[in-house]
Amino acid sequence: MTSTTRLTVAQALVRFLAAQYTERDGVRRRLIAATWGIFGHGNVAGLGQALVEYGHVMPYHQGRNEQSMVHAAVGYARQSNRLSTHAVTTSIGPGATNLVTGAALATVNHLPVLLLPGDAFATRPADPVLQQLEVPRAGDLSVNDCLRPVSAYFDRITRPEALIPAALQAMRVLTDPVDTGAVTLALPQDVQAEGFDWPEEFFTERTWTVRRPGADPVELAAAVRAIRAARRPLIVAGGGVHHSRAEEALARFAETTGIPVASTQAGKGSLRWDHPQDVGGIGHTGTATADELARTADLVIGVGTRYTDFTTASGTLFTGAGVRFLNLNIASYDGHKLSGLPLVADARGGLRALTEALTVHGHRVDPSYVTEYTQGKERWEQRVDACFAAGEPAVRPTQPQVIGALDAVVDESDIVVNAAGSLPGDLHKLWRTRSRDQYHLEYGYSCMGYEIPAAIGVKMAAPDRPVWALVGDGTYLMMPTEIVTAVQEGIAIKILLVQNHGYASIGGLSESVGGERFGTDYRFRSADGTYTGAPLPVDLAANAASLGMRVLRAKTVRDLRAALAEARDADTPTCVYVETESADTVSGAPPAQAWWDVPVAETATRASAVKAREEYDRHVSTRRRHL
Ligand SMILES: Cc1ncc(C[n+]2csc(CCOP(=O)(O)OP(=O)(O)O)c2C)c(N)n1
Ligand SMILES: [Mg+2]
Repeated sequence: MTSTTRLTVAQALVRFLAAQYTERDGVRRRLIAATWGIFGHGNVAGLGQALVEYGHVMPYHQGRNEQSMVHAAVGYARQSNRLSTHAVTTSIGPGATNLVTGAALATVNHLPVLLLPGDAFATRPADPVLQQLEVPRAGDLSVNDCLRPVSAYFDRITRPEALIPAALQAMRVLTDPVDTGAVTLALPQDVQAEGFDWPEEFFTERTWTVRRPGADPVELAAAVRAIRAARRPLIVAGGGVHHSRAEEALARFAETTGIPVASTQAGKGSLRWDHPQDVGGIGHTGTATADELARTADLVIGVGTRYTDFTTASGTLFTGAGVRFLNLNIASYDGHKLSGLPLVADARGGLRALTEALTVHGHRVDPSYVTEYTQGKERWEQRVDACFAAGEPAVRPTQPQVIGALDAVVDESDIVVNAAGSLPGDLHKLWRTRSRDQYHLEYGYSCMGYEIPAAIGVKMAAPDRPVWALVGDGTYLMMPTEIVTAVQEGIAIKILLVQNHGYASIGGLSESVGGERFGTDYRFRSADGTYTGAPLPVDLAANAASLGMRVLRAKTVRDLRAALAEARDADTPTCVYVETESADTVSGAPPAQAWWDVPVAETATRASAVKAREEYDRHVSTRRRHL
């Protein structure tokens, strides 16, 4: 007879989670390293009690907002190469639905995170309980059903024994390099507290291998033929290069063949910025060099990329007459994009196989092509130097000068975390990435408010490294509250807070699409009813200080350099606050080198929109469908 242990569902789940491990390349790690939680009646007596009972095997962290707890877990997971993550427990109702944005962010970016929202009673003794959704048309709906479309896996545990298959499936998905994302186990509050006789085997240690599938020989042979036939090949390195830890393999492949490497937001840092074949970011926020190579490429070799609209300039970037795509991707879905030749495999293994096959043929691109991109890279680096140049040290800096000041104080150990606003574009064009994981941009969901909690998660995964959350004022106002958590836990993140009184990014976009910056500046209402009055007198530096951070205010480029150096050395959470040029002046960064499709009003009376539409139609006419 199998021996059993009587535990509640919540206790069993916590014990089970504490015994799960991942393994890749001979390294074994805890899969669920800790659990974040905010308690309410939907989880306090279930998971809350279980986390006290099993606190010795499952560390707990207190958060301030359910969404931001997911951001912290995602930051931790990405910094852990998806081999380790956190769980997040919430109450029912608003606590649970606050997870939706975080869940979408995790799933879009293929980053694992385990969500454990409480749910209404399975036994329905007294419907509706506090915060329960009631819909007359369906008795089995709960607000947690909102999490289904944004979860890579979803289950609701309405019977204790159902936890066994559900928990095993949840671990399978979390550790699957293709399917991973937010995994949700909704836990009715009565079921969480219910006792059950669990087979002991449920709690024995289990190791989940994070697989590295190899290339199919037929696909590999076709890929080699395509590369050998290409005269102007270009590699597009995506986030999959990092997830697979394929940076070295990519460098070998590039060096063997002479092919230049452009990168997406998720793939930046695949090569160090000063590697002679790194031509920088590609697409709407790309460098002139990479985008020019993209326009004239005859073979685009995507490695671990989803080809988002930013990368393809909404289908207008790859204009070479006979351009073809070769897509090395672990997901067949992405491998087949743009009618490309699929090479469905782990990025590292796939790149090694390609390098080996091409070495046999002694294949290299023409030296004139190498000269062309080398010169292009030099020209772009001069533009970056010019943007970073401090100019007059006593005046308020431009945003590129802020980035330049940070560039001047960091080394390869620093990590910069960012997600939304005008910083992602400027960073993609300008940042000089010094190590494989220095550039942590969440640009799959580009979620304002990711930065501060994610930096906490990153710092938990890399405690000895300086971790910088780069935030605009809009982003700061969206989600500053986890500063309290950083202070409470003594997690010495650094925040670089850029004040420009509103949404510089969307303001600029609005102007270019005939929207006249409507609703994008933070200003008082004027007599005419519009927000065109004086800037708002908010003091975000004082706000950060009130939450417990040390704050250094910088007015000029000279101050900023000193403040950043001081913050870098700090061993408590520290914020550097700087005001840049106001939102309605240009950032000083190089303009977009490629288009991005944001549809413009087809009919309008205002001249700005009519003109913008003419421009829009011109761009749309250049769109290419790759068939
Ligand atoms: C949660 C969320 N809401 C809305 C947006 C759309 N959006 C993108 S950038 C931005 C403004 C960001 O403002 P700020 O952080 O001040 O950066 P700035 O544009 O001034 O550089 C908005 C509203 C978003 N990305 N995320
Ligand atoms: Mg702003």
